[in-house]
Amino acid sequence: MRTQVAIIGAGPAGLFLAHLLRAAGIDCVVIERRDRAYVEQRVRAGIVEQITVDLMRRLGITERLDRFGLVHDGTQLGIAGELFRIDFLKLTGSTVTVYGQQEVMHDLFEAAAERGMEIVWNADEVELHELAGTQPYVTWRKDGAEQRLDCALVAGCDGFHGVSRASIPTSVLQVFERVYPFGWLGILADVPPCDEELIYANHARGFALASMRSPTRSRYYVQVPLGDTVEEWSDARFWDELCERLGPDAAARVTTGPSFEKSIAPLRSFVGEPMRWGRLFLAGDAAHIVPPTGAKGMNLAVSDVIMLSEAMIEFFLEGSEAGIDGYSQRALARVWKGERFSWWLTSITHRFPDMDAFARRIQIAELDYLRGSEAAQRTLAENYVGLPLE
Ligand code: RFL
Ligand code: PHB
Repeated sequence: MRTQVAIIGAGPAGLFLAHLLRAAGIDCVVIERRDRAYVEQRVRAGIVEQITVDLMRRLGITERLDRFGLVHDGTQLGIAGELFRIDFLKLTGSTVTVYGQQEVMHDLFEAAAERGMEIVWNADEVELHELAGTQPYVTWRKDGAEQRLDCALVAGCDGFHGVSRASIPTSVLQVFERVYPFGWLGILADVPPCDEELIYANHARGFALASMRSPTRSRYYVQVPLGDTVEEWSDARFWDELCERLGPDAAARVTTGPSFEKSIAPLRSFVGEPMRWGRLFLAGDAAHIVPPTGAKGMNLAVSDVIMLSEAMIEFFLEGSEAGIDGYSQRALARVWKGERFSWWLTSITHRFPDMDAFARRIQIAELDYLRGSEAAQRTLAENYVGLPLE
């Protein structure tokens, strides 16, 4: 088999890139380790930035987003049970949209099938070859048989645990990392959300987040110590802890009910540089991870592939390497700002095990400053709704 771009991974980065290339008339094949149901059913991101909405509109896949997406003009922050609001629309002129990653993936896969795009599912033992030369190729096993795809460029969109980043020599790849001493326990329940907007709550017992998927489906998280298991968290214990941390006003509006999904995700900040090596280009979680506090992970995957598609289009349609040569630097400039924001919002909202009384007072002062300062609120708002693509 031969194509122009081999895309490794059918998550948001891989599928958005495939659609962007196809719209420009560039051939690509997506190679995915799992099956469609697995990728579509993973419960992950909940918030999309306007750049993601705009991209979906450009690709003509907003029919369900327009019907079911919930546009949020602002968010609530909590300090020890007291809430205050940050008005994104007033402060930045922009909004965010609640639309689950599962819905985004569904729309991308449906459109890919209608448009006859090629996705190889259940590809085992994917390996990348000759990335330093001009004729790279990808091999994998499917149903026991060895397969090979020759291409001009490879897009590594295979997430944090994929093979792409691992194909860059360790002498070239520089890694920057923070591992946080806690995780998020998240649940989904078919109960109405406690508020029309999200609530990010700082409480002495730890962070809590009230989010949603629809007017009848809630998504809630509480910070838990590393090492906790979901078996230790009955629904009853979860609801009690959540209500305590959200504070009395929000707790009074929480509708409890049985959860149908419960999982714990560790928190990490990570950047691998550069995002290009030879003919390999990393995008999304393959290159960087953020803690979910800023709701940036999927949106950074989107900004990466918008930039990468522009570079690849320039390469194939204009014969210029300027775009692909500049990709890593251009993408990293936005990635690091997303890293900074996600790290900062995590640091002011979570309880750190080594926090002394001084550190706690500083945290409270930071949130109190945010409550009282329009300038501080605008800084948070412009990062949360998403920085421009430069
Ligand atoms: P993905 O989604 O991990 O997709 C990678 C794909 O590659 C496949 N793969 C391979 N394929 C072939 N060969 C191999 N060797 C392969 N190895 C892996 C995988 O099966 C998979 O299908 O990466 P991508 O596309 O870069 O997308 C990144 C986003 O999924 C991620 O950043 C977000 O989910 C992060 N995130 C959030 N992002 C937001 O923008 N807003 C949010 O509100 C938000 N909330 C969250 C989140 C992530 C969370 N967890 C569980 C990590 C909340 C949580 C709890
Ligand atoms: C979610 O709804 O899953 C969600 C929302 C906001 C975040 C993280 C996750 O910051």
